[in-house]
Amino acid sequence: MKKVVVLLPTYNEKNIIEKFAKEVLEQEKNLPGYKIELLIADSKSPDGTGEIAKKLADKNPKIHFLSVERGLGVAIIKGHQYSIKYLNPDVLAQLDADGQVDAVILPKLVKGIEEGYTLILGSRFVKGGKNMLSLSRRLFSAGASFVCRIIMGPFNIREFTNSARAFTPELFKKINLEKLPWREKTFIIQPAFLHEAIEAGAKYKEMPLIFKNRAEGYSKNKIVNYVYDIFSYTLDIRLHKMGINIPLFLLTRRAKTMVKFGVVGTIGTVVDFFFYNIFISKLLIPPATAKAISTEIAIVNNFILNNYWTFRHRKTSGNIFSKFGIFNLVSLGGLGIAVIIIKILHILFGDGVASILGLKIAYYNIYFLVTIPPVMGWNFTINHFVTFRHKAAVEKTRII
Ligand SMILES: Nc1nc2c(ncn2[C@@H]2O[C@H](COP(=O)(O)OP(=O)(O)OP(=O)(O)O)[C@@H](O)[C@H]2O)c(=O)[nH]1
Ligand SMILES: [Mg+2]
Repeated sequence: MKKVVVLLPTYNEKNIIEKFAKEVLEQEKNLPGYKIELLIADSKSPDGTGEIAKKLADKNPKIHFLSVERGLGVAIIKGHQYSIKYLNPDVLAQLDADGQVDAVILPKLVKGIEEGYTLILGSRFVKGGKNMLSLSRRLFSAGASFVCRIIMGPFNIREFTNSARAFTPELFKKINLEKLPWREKTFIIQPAFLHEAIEAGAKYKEMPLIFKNRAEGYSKNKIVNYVYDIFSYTLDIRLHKMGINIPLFLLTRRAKTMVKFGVVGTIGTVVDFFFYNIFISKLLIPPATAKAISTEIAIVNNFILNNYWTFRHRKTSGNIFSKFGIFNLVSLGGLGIAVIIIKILHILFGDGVASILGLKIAYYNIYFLVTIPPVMGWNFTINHFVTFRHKAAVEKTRII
């Protein structure tokens, strides 16, 4: 009799875990020649999922329990390592614990391994598969997998983000865990694990699955962060394959606030540039004055984006109006720098059109470009230390 150990990572799944564990174990009847055992890897769920899982494990010798730190990657890697070390599996499998993928997938995954594959992937995007989530989530899943296919590869895989998988312990042991960002608190572990398994020589196949909406609990998937991680991770892998060895994924995660701030700055610059050009070319306003007005428009734009996105999680003091007041005030510093630079350049060089690499560029647009680096530097420094400063830091300063 062979044994498949199914890993169920859990975080706040108290309403479903018992029911789903039972459903998975019941699949034994559809899997002749196999025993099914479960390993629930819980990240100290505050809702008490761990306690429920522990009780299940005490009652039923086929259920095992492992307490891990927070993070899906930690649960997945430590979970499989635990199975290999203590549970003697012939096949390792993993499923989300929330029942979005029906337990009937398990026998199909394991049968794929019996056919001689070393990695079977549940997939919504192969014939017979189905994604029943909301439109926005469907777009995300399709987009995420598409980006993984195109940038990271391999291209012949259609679904990279689903958890439902089965593989051999031998394959797992060959995976270079050093290269996997499994301690990072992000769902990137799913595509990353798949990529490393293939690097380790997996013989793989996709298996259609149906993914339903959640019936219980709530999603722990932070979609915007996941999109960000997918882009930087896949690009990181691509660059490494091209011999460019920069830890882009980790760097961008560490520098996330700065990257977001840069994105906002870029959008703001486009807004600024757009109005600046309209004011000069259509309304015939002189460059320095045009810059003052267009920058003020960009300041409002940037404040909204920074407040609701870049620094959203910061616990800052003061209400939105006072924050906007401060933001505007400090940005006026940047505005002043830009206006002065443009004024000086305009006095020195006047109006004209330069021809750069065959491109005709108005002088006033070159003046605009010159202002970008000093203004960005000013804005980040001042907003980081003043406008969106952590409340704790503000209080500490007060006490001192
Ligand atoms: N141990 C552990 N499990 C986690 C953690 N985060 C998520 N999980 C589990 O990973 C599985 C997938 O998480 P979900 O929140 O269902 O993510 P999703 O399926 O992409 O999102 P929904 O479709 O909204 O459910 C679930 O079984 C979660 O309980 C974590 O930090 N630790
Ligand atoms: Mg889910």
